[in-house]
Amino acid sequence: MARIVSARVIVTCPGRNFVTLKIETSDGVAGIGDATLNGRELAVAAYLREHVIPLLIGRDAHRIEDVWNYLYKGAYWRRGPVTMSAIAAVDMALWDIKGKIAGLPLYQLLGGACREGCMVYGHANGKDIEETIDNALHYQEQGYKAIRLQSGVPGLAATYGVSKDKYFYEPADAALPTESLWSTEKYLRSVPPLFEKAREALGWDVHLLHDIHHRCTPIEAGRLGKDLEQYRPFWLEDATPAENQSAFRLIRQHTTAPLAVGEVFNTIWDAKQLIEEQLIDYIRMTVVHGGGITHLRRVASLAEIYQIRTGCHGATDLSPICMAAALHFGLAVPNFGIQEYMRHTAETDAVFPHAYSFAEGMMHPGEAPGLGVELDEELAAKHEYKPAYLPVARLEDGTMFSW
Ligand code: GCO
Ligand code: MG
Repeated sequence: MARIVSARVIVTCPGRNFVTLKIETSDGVAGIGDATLNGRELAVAAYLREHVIPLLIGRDAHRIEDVWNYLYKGAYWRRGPVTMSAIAAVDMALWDIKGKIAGLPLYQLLGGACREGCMVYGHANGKDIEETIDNALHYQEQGYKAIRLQSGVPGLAATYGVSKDKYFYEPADAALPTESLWSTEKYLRSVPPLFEKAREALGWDVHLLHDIHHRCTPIEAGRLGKDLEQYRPFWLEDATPAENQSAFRLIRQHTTAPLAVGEVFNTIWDAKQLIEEQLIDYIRMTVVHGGGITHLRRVASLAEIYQIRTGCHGATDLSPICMAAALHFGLAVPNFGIQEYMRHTAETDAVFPHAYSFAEGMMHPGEAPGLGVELDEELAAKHEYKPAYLPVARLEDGTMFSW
């Protein structure tokens, strides 16, 4: 038995906020898990500190499935991003410990590699089409096989997915939410020319992706899908808010553009109908917000029988610990599709030294036992938590809208 003797929450801000859970066993083995929920970090930290850690002490670290069910069913109150991110952090840390005790990288415990590496997509963006395509060419030169295109919208001052920095994208950038104005009409006019120009400049051998970020109604998304089909997008992401899963039926009636959904989902129940009715092609849930490796495996297994593939969320607000977990998972899961990869800053990477690597458009989790990521606690302590919110969006007449 590897008894859990301590568990601690570490909050650090090497450029942006991250919450980490560190669990230690009686044999001196330590495992770490990501618990970061962008803009709501301290809610998860408190949930862990006040309500989860006291339940962990004395438990057998090897009983991952039992601990997962204890925390999920035992709370009585089920689901939700705060709860599920906390459970995910415990789950990741326990898989890390199991791997370290076994002396094996996590992907080996999950059944071994199903492929040589995980294809990733990078984020090309810019204030206008020209700048976005320049940026995309840069990704192509670096060997990326898949590139996400987001461009500023003429007539709108700011939009999601377009970075202030040339290389790093971080939307949660203010102590209180910044507000931006949105017009779906302007947006819908701007995307087809972006794809047209991108195919001219980048050719057809590269996968092109686009994130709609919950901004369209189903019928608007259907029209955008139709307009973009000729450019063969790899996927259109978050076409419409997905609380109402039936909404995707309408989009499907109008377009064959592949659809990806789920970065804000936290359990299998959020995606059950979307998967069973084959209303999507890629499921975006990732390890930290999707209840950990234990729960994400169930989601992927359900998706597999409906020919839906994984396309895990991988923005920079997921820490390198989650990135590593996603890569182990992606290497071993039969129905892997693609992995999002937004580079962390050097400051973040220094706090989380890791074994995963990028080469020729693919990533590999490395061969270190467990997750293959460490947390430099001394360095972490030097970066104090800094409140940061995601922006909010309003329509041009002032109506609150989805960001
Ligand atoms: C993506 C996402 C992100 C989110 C961010 C919110 O596809 O990468 O939409 O950029 O906006 O993760 O915290
Ligand atoms: Mg997205």
